[in-house]
Amino acid sequence: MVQAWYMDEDTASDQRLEHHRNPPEYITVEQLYKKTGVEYFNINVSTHTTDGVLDKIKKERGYTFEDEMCCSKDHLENYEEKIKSFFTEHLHTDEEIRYILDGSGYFDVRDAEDNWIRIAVSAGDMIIIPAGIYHRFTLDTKNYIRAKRFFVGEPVWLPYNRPADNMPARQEYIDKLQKGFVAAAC
Ligand code: KMT
Ligand code: NI
Repeated sequence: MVQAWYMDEDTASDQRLEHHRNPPEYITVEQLYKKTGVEYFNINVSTHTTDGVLDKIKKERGYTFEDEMCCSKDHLENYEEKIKSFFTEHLHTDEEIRYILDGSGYFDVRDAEDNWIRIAVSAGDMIIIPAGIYHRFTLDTKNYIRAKRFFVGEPVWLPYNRPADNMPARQEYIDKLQKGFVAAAC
């Protein structure tokens, strides 16, 4: 089950640790949506190919592409390089959609005040990171995650490292943030 919290500012120690503030400040998935526009769905891993829940989301959101990726030393080509680039703060021109099948990791997203919110994901968690939000990803100390990736049309995985403030995707995201993410997330 997903958990989200505000991170401490300690970037010197291992990125794969939890980095809770002291005392910890957890936020709910509803608060996460209001603060950032990040959407969350919980989908049963053992029935996801037959129960129709994922299919409904795919259909509604127009996801036409999907593949599977495994992040571990043995499965990911150029492991060290990829892990480094995932954790370099960046944005995309499209949503980043991940459905976790196995393992675990952390997506970090910036709130409106530029604080990091850490989102701990594991099997059954589907996370949709909006276009234009600054974010990053890291494995946790278990060093393993397997996930499905989705995309509307031909996939574009390109990250634009911060600063990318003048990009239209960034401007559009800031507009949405200022107007407020108020519609029900699911
Ligand atoms: C990304 O783009 O950051 C990733 O695909 C990370 C692994 S997905 C769990
Ligand atoms: Ni990304």
